[in-house]
Amino acid sequence: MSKQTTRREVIKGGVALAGLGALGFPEWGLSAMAQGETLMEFTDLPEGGVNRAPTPDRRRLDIRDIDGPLTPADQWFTTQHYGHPEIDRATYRLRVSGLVDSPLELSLADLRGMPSRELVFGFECSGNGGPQNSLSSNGRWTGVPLRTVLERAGVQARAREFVFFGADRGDEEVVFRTAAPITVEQQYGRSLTRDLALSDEPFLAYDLNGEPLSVHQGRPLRLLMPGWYGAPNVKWLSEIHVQEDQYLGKFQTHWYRTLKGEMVNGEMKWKETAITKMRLKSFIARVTAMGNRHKVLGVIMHDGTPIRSIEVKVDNGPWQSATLDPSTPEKYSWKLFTYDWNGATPGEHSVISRVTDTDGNVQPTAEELEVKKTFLERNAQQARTLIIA
Ligand SMILES: Nc1nc2c(c(=O)[nH]1)N[C@H]1C(S)=C(S)[C@@H](COP(=O)(O)O)O[C@H]1N2
Ligand SMILES: [Mo]
Repeated sequence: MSKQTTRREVIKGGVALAGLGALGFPEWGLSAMAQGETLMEFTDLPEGGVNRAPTPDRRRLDIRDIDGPLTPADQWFTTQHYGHPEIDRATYRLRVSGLVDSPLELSLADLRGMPSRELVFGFECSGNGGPQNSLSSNGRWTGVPLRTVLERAGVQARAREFVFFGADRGDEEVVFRTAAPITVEQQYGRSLTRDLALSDEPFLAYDLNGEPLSVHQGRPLRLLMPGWYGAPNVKWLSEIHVQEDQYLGKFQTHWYRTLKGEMVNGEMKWKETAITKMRLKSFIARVTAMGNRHKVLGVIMHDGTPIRSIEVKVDNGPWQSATLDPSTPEKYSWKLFTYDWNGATPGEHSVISRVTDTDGNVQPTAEELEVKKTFLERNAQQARTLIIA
């Protein structure tokens, strides 16, 4: 068994990270803070810190607190458009309707009775951004592949579009009713094309880190699209409707778009694209000190393509290799990295990271991303600033 496998098994088994030193892993390289390690303060944080406006149904992860590969359920970030619907788990049914041979109404017991799988998957909201990057988290999910459920229902040949509705509803104004505006109460909905819906990837999750989902993460069931941004991960999943027509719901076609310029034959073309796979990104979560040594801990969010390199640069120095934390090897996990910052001198410094994957994608600079005019998909390299006393 390789060291990596051993470690993964250990983490799955829930053994505390602190005990891993005994297995030959250097404590300094772990994401958990060691005894005597102290947090350096960033000078780039807005006043008031991370939880600027906490509400019962919105929660931000304070990335300085990361102490292991998985985000604890009570720290997992939470955001949504209409608030949290309460669902009675005893009477809950997942409906599968539309172009299927046998429409289904599955209870939680039915779903839990199907062959289960695990998926380590971390994602960020497409609106996540620096310096705090608090709309990102990583978890170990348990559930059933979507395909298992769709095969039980029997997808008909005409089926082209698979629509996923949450139980949450909200009033939406009807477009082109300016003379007498009206609203219609609608459900949060997202869709997948046939190819994607029937692929290996989409996942229906009922547990997070070994516990039933809390209402924040979509109790009792949510869809997950491994490697994608947060929006398609429909929480409180209540119905899968299979149809022939394209689904044009608000959160599918109006929201979650990116407008970006691209030079084609010497002319700027404005391209509007759907937000799907996560754009390759890294960010620095914290800098710590132990005596006169410093350590940088950072996070990589990516679409599952293997990572080729992760580098850190201090001030105007050269890019230096950082180390991928071995505790997050799963394809769709976020990846943690550490960098030993030697010889830090007193004064103000900036620290920045850059990730490259094996397809040759390089995390862009802020200047390179200036052609992106919309707010979402903020994956540029981000400098953090701090003062060494
Ligand atoms: N039913 C439903 N699912 C939803 C949403 C929503 O508003 N309603 N918001 C989406 C968005 S934009 C994000 S970023 C993620 C957030 O998931 P989390 O709260 O588990 O972190 O949920 C997604 N799933
Ligand atoms: Mo989001």
